[in-house]
Amino acid sequence: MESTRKQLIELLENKRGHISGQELSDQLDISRTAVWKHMKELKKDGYDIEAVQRKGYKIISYPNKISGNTLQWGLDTNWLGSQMHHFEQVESTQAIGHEMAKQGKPHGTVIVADEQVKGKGRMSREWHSPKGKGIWMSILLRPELAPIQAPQLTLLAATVLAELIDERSDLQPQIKWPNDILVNHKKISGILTEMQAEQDQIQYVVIGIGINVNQGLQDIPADLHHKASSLKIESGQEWSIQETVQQILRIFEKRFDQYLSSGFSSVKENWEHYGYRIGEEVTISTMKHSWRAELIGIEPDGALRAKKANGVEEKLYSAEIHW
Ligand code: BT5
Repeated sequence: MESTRKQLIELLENKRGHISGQELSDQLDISRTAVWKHMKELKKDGYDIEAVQRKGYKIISYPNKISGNTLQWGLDTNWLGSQMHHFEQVESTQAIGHEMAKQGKPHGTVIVADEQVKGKGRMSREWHSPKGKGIWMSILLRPELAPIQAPQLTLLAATVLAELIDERSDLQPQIKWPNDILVNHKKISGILTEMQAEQDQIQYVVIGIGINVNQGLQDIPADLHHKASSLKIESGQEWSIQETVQQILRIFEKRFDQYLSSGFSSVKENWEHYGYRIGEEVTISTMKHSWRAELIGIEPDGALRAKKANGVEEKLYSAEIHW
Protein backbone atom coordinates (compact mmCIF):
# COMPACT_ATOMS: atom_id res chain seq x y z
CA MET A 1 0.00 0.00 0.00
CA GLU A 2 1.61 3.24 -1.13
CA SER A 3 1.44 5.88 1.51
CA THR A 4 3.48 8.95 2.35
CA ARG A 5 4.65 7.14 5.48
CA LYS A 6 5.91 4.23 3.46
CA GLN A 7 7.70 6.49 1.00
CA LEU A 8 9.23 8.39 3.89
CA ILE A 9 10.65 5.20 5.39
CA GLU A 10 12.05 4.24 1.99
CA LEU A 11 13.75 7.61 1.61
CA LEU A 12 15.27 7.30 5.09
CA GLU A 13 16.39 3.76 4.37
CA ASN A 14 17.94 4.57 1.01
CA LYS A 15 20.08 7.42 2.25
CA ARG A 16 23.36 6.33 3.77
CA GLY A 17 23.71 9.32 6.10
CA HIS A 18 21.17 11.86 7.23
CA ILE A 19 18.49 13.24 4.97
CA SER A 20 17.35 16.80 5.48
CA GLY A 21 13.82 17.84 6.31
CA GLN A 22 13.82 20.02 3.19
CA GLU A 23 14.78 17.13 0.93
CA LEU A 24 12.08 14.95 2.45
CA SER A 25 9.52 17.69 2.07
CA ASP A 26 10.52 18.21 -1.60
CA GLN A 27 10.52 14.54 -2.49
CA LEU A 28 7.26 13.76 -0.75
CA ASP A 29 5.63 17.00 -1.77
CA ILE A 30 4.48 17.75 1.76
CA SER A 31 5.28 20.62 4.13
CA ARG A 32 8.17 20.60 6.61
CA THR A 33 5.60 20.53 9.41
CA ALA A 34 4.02 17.43 7.87
CA VAL A 35 7.47 15.78 7.72
CA TRP A 36 7.97 16.57 11.38
CA LYS A 37 4.57 15.12 12.28
CA HIS A 38 5.36 11.90 10.43
CA MET A 39 8.66 11.66 12.33
CA LYS A 40 6.77 11.93 15.61
CA GLU A 41 4.47 9.11 14.51
CA LEU A 42 7.42 6.95 13.51
CA LYS A 43 8.96 7.43 16.96
CA LYS A 44 5.65 6.49 18.56
CA ASP A 45 5.72 3.30 16.54
CA GLY A 46 9.09 2.37 17.95
CA TYR A 47 11.51 3.73 15.33
CA ASP A 48 14.58 5.30 16.87
CA ILE A 49 15.27 8.33 14.67
CA GLU A 50 18.20 10.63 15.12
CA ALA A 51 17.58 14.28 14.26
CA VAL A 52 20.73 16.36 13.84
CA GLN A 53 20.60 20.09 13.23
CA ARG A 54 21.51 21.15 9.69
CA LYS A 55 21.99 17.49 8.66
CA GLY A 56 18.57 16.00 9.05
CA TYR A 57 17.14 12.62 10.00
CA LYS A 58 18.47 9.10 10.14
CA ILE A 59 16.97 5.79 11.29
CA ILE A 60 19.06 4.36 14.11
CA SER A 61 16.96 1.29 14.82
CA TYR A 62 13.74 -0.31 13.71
CA PRO A 63 10.78 -1.05 15.94
CA ASN A 64 10.49 -4.49 17.40
CA LYS A 65 6.96 -3.84 18.45
CA ILE A 66 4.03 -4.20 16.16
CA SER A 67 1.51 -1.48 15.47
CA GLY A 68 -1.20 -0.85 12.89
CA ASN A 69 1.31 1.29 11.01
CA THR A 70 4.23 -1.13 11.05
CA LEU A 71 1.88 -3.85 9.87
CA GLN A 72 0.88 -1.71 6.91
CA TRP A 73 4.37 -0.72 5.81
CA GLY A 74 5.54 -3.04 3.11
CA LEU A 75 2.11 -4.63 2.78
CA ASP A 76 1.55 -5.08 -0.94
CA THR A 77 -2.17 -5.77 -1.08
CA ASN A 78 -4.88 -3.88 -2.90
CA TRP A 79 -7.74 -4.03 -0.42
CA LEU A 80 -6.97 -6.47 2.36
CA GLY A 81 -5.62 -4.62 5.39
CA SER A 82 -6.56 -1.19 4.04
CA GLN A 83 -7.64 -0.69 7.65
CA MET A 84 -5.36 -2.38 10.12
CA HIS A 85 -6.17 -2.28 13.82
CA HIS A 86 -3.61 -3.48 16.31
CA PHE A 87 -4.16 -4.04 20.02
CA GLU A 88 -1.77 -5.15 22.73
CA GLN A 89 -4.37 -7.11 24.64
CA VAL A 90 -7.94 -8.01 23.84
CA GLU A 91 -10.43 -10.59 25.00
CA SER A 92 -10.81 -11.88 21.45
CA THR A 93 -10.12 -10.30 18.06
CA GLN A 94 -13.35 -11.96 16.91
CA ALA A 95 -15.42 -9.84 19.29
CA ILE A 96 -13.70 -6.72 17.95
CA GLY A 97 -14.32 -7.90 14.39
CA HIS A 98 -18.05 -8.09 15.10
CA GLU A 99 -18.05 -4.67 16.77
CA MET A 100 -16.21 -3.12 13.85
CA ALA A 101 -18.56 -4.77 11.38
CA LYS A 102 -21.48 -3.19 13.19
CA GLN A 103 -19.74 0.18 13.12
CA GLY A 104 -19.60 -0.13 9.34
CA LYS A 105 -15.87 -0.77 8.94
CA PRO A 106 -15.03 -1.79 5.37
CA HIS A 107 -14.47 -5.13 3.66
CA GLY A 108 -10.85 -6.11 4.26
CA THR A 109 -10.47 -4.59 7.75
CA VAL A 110 -7.92 -6.55 9.76
CA ILE A 111 -7.59 -6.80 13.54
CA VAL A 112 -4.40 -8.10 15.13
CA ALA A 113 -3.63 -8.51 18.82
CA ASP A 114 -0.44 -9.38 20.70
CA GLU A 115 -2.43 -11.29 23.27
CA GLN A 116 -5.95 -12.62 23.75
CA VAL A 117 -7.23 -13.33 27.22
CA LYS A 118 -10.45 -14.98 26.02
CA GLY A 119 -9.38 -16.37 22.67
CA LYS A 120 -12.02 -18.73 21.39
CA GLY A 121 -12.21 -21.80 19.23
CA ARG A 122 -15.26 -23.43 17.73
CA MET A 123 -18.19 -24.31 19.97
CA SER A 124 -16.97 -21.99 22.73
CA ARG A 125 -13.74 -23.89 23.18
CA GLU A 126 -10.74 -21.98 24.47
CA TRP A 127 -7.93 -20.81 22.23
CA HIS A 128 -4.66 -20.26 24.03
CA SER A 129 -3.13 -16.99 22.77
CA PRO A 130 -0.04 -15.98 24.80
CA LYS A 131 1.46 -12.51 24.47
CA GLY A 132 3.74 -11.86 21.53
CA LYS A 133 4.07 -15.52 20.63
CA GLY A 134 1.57 -15.96 17.88
CA ILE A 135 -0.69 -14.40 15.29
CA TRP A 136 -4.13 -13.70 16.70
CA MET A 137 -5.97 -12.03 13.90
CA SER A 138 -9.46 -11.50 12.51
CA ILE A 139 -10.37 -10.47 9.00
CA LEU A 140 -13.66 -8.70 8.30
CA LEU A 141 -15.14 -9.47 4.89
CA ARG A 142 -18.34 -8.34 3.26
CA PRO A 143 -18.61 -10.78 0.36
CA GLU A 144 -21.62 -11.13 -1.88
CA LEU A 145 -22.13 -14.77 -1.08
CA ALA A 146 -24.92 -16.96 0.22
CA PRO A 147 -24.65 -18.04 3.89
CA ILE A 148 -24.26 -21.66 2.76
CA GLN A 149 -20.94 -20.69 1.16
CA ALA A 150 -19.38 -19.38 4.39
CA PRO A 151 -17.70 -22.71 5.30
CA GLN A 152 -15.83 -22.49 1.99
CA LEU A 153 -14.08 -19.44 3.39
CA THR A 154 -12.74 -21.52 6.28
CA LEU A 155 -11.31 -23.98 3.78
CA LEU A 156 -9.90 -21.13 1.72
CA ALA A 157 -8.21 -19.63 4.80
CA ALA A 158 -6.76 -23.04 5.65
CA THR A 159 -5.19 -23.36 2.19
CA VAL A 160 -3.72 -19.87 2.54
CA LEU A 161 -1.98 -20.83 5.78
CA ALA A 162 -0.75 -24.12 4.37
CA GLU A 163 0.59 -22.31 1.33
CA LEU A 164 2.38 -19.77 3.48
CA ILE A 165 4.12 -22.43 5.59
CA ASP A 166 5.01 -24.32 2.44
CA GLU A 167 6.45 -21.19 0.79
CA ARG A 168 8.40 -20.01 3.78
CA SER A 169 9.92 -23.21 5.17
CA ASP A 170 10.80 -26.84 4.60
CA LEU A 171 7.89 -27.90 6.77
CA GLN A 172 5.06 -29.93 5.29
CA PRO A 173 1.78 -28.42 6.37
CA GLN A 174 -1.41 -30.45 6.25
CA ILE A 175 -5.04 -29.47 6.66
CA LYS A 176 -7.26 -31.53 8.90
CA TRP A 177 -10.86 -30.96 7.90
CA PRO A 178 -12.27 -28.50 8.38
CA ASN A 179 -10.07 -25.98 10.14
CA ASP A 180 -6.81 -27.28 11.61
CA ILE A 181 -3.37 -26.76 10.12
CA LEU A 182 -1.02 -29.48 11.25
CA VAL A 183 2.72 -29.84 11.00
CA ASN A 184 4.19 -33.22 11.94
CA HIS A 185 0.70 -34.25 13.09
CA LYS A 186 0.42 -31.40 15.58
CA LYS A 187 -1.88 -28.41 15.44
CA ILE A 188 -0.11 -25.18 14.58
CA SER A 189 -3.11 -23.16 13.63
CA GLY A 190 -6.91 -23.02 13.82
CA ILE A 191 -9.54 -21.01 11.99
CA LEU A 192 -12.90 -19.79 13.23
CA THR A 193 -15.39 -18.36 10.74
CA GLU A 194 -18.36 -16.47 12.12
CA MET A 195 -20.98 -14.61 10.15
CA GLN A 196 -24.00 -12.42 10.26
CA ALA A 197 -26.43 -13.16 7.47
CA GLU A 198 -29.85 -12.54 6.07
CA GLN A 199 -31.72 -15.42 4.55
CA ASP A 200 -29.84 -15.58 1.27
CA GLN A 201 -27.03 -13.08 1.66
CA ILE A 202 -24.05 -12.80 3.99
CA GLN A 203 -23.91 -9.39 5.67
CA TYR A 204 -20.41 -9.90 6.91
CA VAL A 205 -17.97 -12.63 7.91
CA VAL A 206 -15.27 -12.49 10.53
CA ILE A 207 -12.53 -15.01 9.85
CA GLY A 208 -10.41 -15.64 12.93
CA ILE A 209 -6.94 -17.02 12.39
CA GLY A 210 -4.78 -18.24 15.23
CA ILE A 211 -1.22 -19.37 14.51
CA ASN A 212 1.28 -20.59 17.05
CA VAL A 213 4.43 -18.86 15.84
CA ASN A 214 7.22 -18.40 18.36
CA GLN A 215 6.11 -20.46 21.34
CA GLY A 216 8.62 -22.75 22.95
CA LEU A 217 7.23 -25.90 24.56
CA GLN A 218 7.04 -24.06 27.88
CA ASP A 219 4.61 -21.55 26.35
CA ILE A 220 2.13 -24.26 25.38
CA PRO A 221 -0.18 -25.58 28.14
CA ALA A 222 0.91 -29.06 29.26
CA ASP A 223 -2.45 -30.62 28.39
CA LEU A 224 -1.94 -29.60 24.76
CA HIS A 225 1.65 -30.85 24.39
CA HIS A 226 0.60 -34.06 22.70
CA LYS A 227 -1.40 -32.28 20.00
CA ALA A 228 -0.19 -28.68 19.62
CA SER A 229 3.04 -27.15 18.41
CA SER A 230 4.42 -23.92 16.97
CA LEU A 231 6.24 -22.90 13.80
CA LYS A 232 9.33 -22.23 15.90
CA ILE A 233 9.31 -25.63 17.60
CA GLU A 234 8.88 -27.41 14.28
CA SER A 235 11.25 -25.30 12.17
CA GLY A 236 13.86 -24.54 14.83
CA GLN A 237 13.78 -20.82 14.15
CA GLU A 238 11.94 -17.66 15.12
CA TRP A 239 9.48 -16.24 12.61
CA SER A 240 8.77 -12.54 12.23
CA ILE A 241 5.17 -11.97 13.25
CA GLN A 242 4.98 -8.80 11.18
CA GLU A 243 6.24 -10.34 7.96
CA THR A 244 4.16 -13.45 8.45
CA VAL A 245 0.97 -11.40 8.89
CA GLN A 246 1.79 -9.49 5.71
CA GLN A 247 2.46 -12.66 3.75
CA ILE A 248 -0.79 -14.23 4.92
CA LEU A 249 -2.70 -11.14 3.81
CA ARG A 250 -0.97 -11.13 0.43
CA ILE A 251 -1.79 -14.79 -0.27
CA PHE A 252 -5.27 -14.45 1.22
CA GLU A 253 -6.16 -11.54 -1.04
CA LYS A 254 -4.91 -13.39 -4.11
CA ARG A 255 -6.80 -16.58 -3.27
CA PHE A 256 -9.96 -14.75 -2.24
CA ASP A 257 -10.09 -12.74 -5.49
CA GLN A 258 -9.51 -15.95 -7.42
CA TYR A 259 -12.32 -17.65 -5.49
CA LEU A 260 -14.74 -14.84 -6.32
CA SER A 261 -13.82 -14.81 -9.98
CA SER A 262 -13.59 -18.53 -10.65
CA GLY A 263 -15.41 -20.30 -7.85
CA PHE A 264 -14.48 -22.90 -5.27
CA SER A 265 -12.72 -25.32 -7.63
CA SER A 266 -9.29 -23.72 -7.22
CA VAL A 267 -9.64 -23.84 -3.44
CA LYS A 268 -10.77 -27.46 -3.59
CA GLU A 269 -7.76 -28.49 -5.62
CA ASN A 270 -5.38 -26.69 -3.30
CA TRP A 271 -7.12 -28.04 -0.22
CA GLU A 272 -6.88 -31.61 -1.44
CA HIS A 273 -3.20 -31.12 -2.11
CA TYR A 274 -2.68 -30.44 1.61
CA GLY A 275 -5.55 -32.60 2.93
CA TYR A 276 -4.65 -34.73 5.94
CA ARG A 277 -5.31 -38.48 5.91
CA ILE A 278 -7.06 -38.34 2.55
CA GLY A 279 -7.36 -41.94 1.34
CA GLU A 280 -6.96 -43.23 4.90
CA GLU A 281 -9.38 -44.69 7.38
CA VAL A 282 -10.27 -42.46 10.33
CA THR A 283 -12.90 -42.16 13.03
CA ILE A 284 -15.56 -39.59 12.35
CA SER A 285 -17.73 -38.32 15.16
CA THR A 286 -20.71 -36.04 15.48
CA MET A 287 -22.57 -35.09 18.67
CA LYS A 288 -24.44 -38.40 18.60
CA HIS A 289 -22.41 -40.99 16.70
CA SER A 290 -18.93 -42.19 15.95
CA TRP A 291 -17.91 -44.45 13.08
CA ARG A 292 -14.95 -45.52 10.91
CA ALA A 293 -14.71 -44.32 7.33
CA GLU A 294 -12.20 -43.60 4.60
CA LEU A 295 -11.64 -39.92 3.81
CA ILE A 296 -12.15 -39.35 0.09
CA GLY A 297 -11.77 -35.58 -0.31
CA ILE A 298 -14.02 -32.58 -0.39
CA GLU A 299 -17.11 -31.92 -2.43
CA PRO A 300 -17.47 -29.04 -4.91
CA ASP A 301 -19.28 -27.15 -2.13
CA GLY A 302 -16.65 -27.83 0.56
CA ALA A 303 -18.38 -30.67 2.42
CA LEU A 304 -16.21 -33.60 3.44
CA ARG A 305 -16.67 -36.81 1.47
CA ALA A 306 -16.07 -40.09 3.27
CA LYS A 307 -16.75 -43.76 2.50
CA LYS A 308 -18.05 -46.17 5.12
CA ALA A 309 -16.84 -49.77 5.39
CA ASN A 310 -20.00 -50.93 3.56
CA GLY A 311 -19.03 -48.81 0.57
CA VAL A 312 -21.64 -46.13 1.12
CA GLU A 313 -20.32 -42.63 0.54
CA GLU A 314 -21.46 -39.72 2.64
CA LYS A 315 -21.24 -35.95 2.67
CA LEU A 316 -20.46 -34.26 5.96
CA TYR A 317 -20.95 -30.64 6.83
CA SER A 318 -19.91 -30.78 10.45
CA ALA A 319 -18.02 -33.48 12.30
CA GLU A 320 -14.74 -34.13 14.09
CA ILE A 321 -12.07 -36.42 12.74
CA HIS A 322 -9.81 -38.67 14.83
CA TRP A 323 -7.73 -41.71 14.05
C1 BT5 B 1 -10.02 -23.56 16.41
O1 BT5 B 1 -11.04 -24.07 17.17
O2 BT5 B 1 -9.06 -24.17 16.06
C2 BT5 B 1 -10.21 -22.09 16.03
C3 BT5 B 1 -9.18 -21.22 16.66
C4 BT5 B 1 -9.32 -19.78 16.21
C5 BT5 B 1 -8.44 -18.84 16.98
C6 BT5 B 1 -8.46 -17.46 16.42
S1 BT5 B 1 -7.24 -16.45 17.12
C7 BT5 B 1 -7.91 -15.05 16.41
C8 BT5 B 1 -9.41 -15.20 16.54
N1 BT5 B 1 -9.86 -14.70 17.81
C9 BT5 B 1 -10.39 -15.68 18.58
O3 BT5 B 1 -10.85 -15.51 19.72
N2 BT5 B 1 -10.34 -16.84 17.90
C10 BT5 B 1 -9.75 -16.69 16.59
P1 BT5 B 1 -11.23 -25.61 17.50
O4 BT5 B 1 -11.10 -26.44 16.27
O5 BT5 B 1 -12.50 -25.68 18.27
O6 BT5 B 1 -10.00 -25.95 18.43
C11 BT5 B 1 -9.94 -25.57 19.77
C12 BT5 B 1 -9.13 -26.63 20.53
O7 BT5 B 1 -7.75 -26.54 20.12
C13 BT5 B 1 -9.13 -26.42 22.03
O8 BT5 B 1 -10.20 -27.09 22.63
C14 BT5 B 1 -7.77 -27.01 22.44
O9 BT5 B 1 -7.86 -28.42 22.55
C15 BT5 B 1 -6.89 -26.72 21.25
N3 BT5 B 1 -6.11 -25.48 21.42
C16 BT5 B 1 -6.37 -24.39 22.19
N4 BT5 B 1 -5.44 -23.44 22.02
C17 BT5 B 1 -4.56 -23.95 21.12
C18 BT5 B 1 -3.38 -23.45 20.52
N5 BT5 B 1 -2.90 -22.23 20.77
N6 BT5 B 1 -2.74 -24.25 19.63
C19 BT5 B 1 -3.20 -25.48 19.32
N7 BT5 B 1 -4.30 -26.00 19.86
C20 BT5 B 1 -4.98 -25.25 20.75
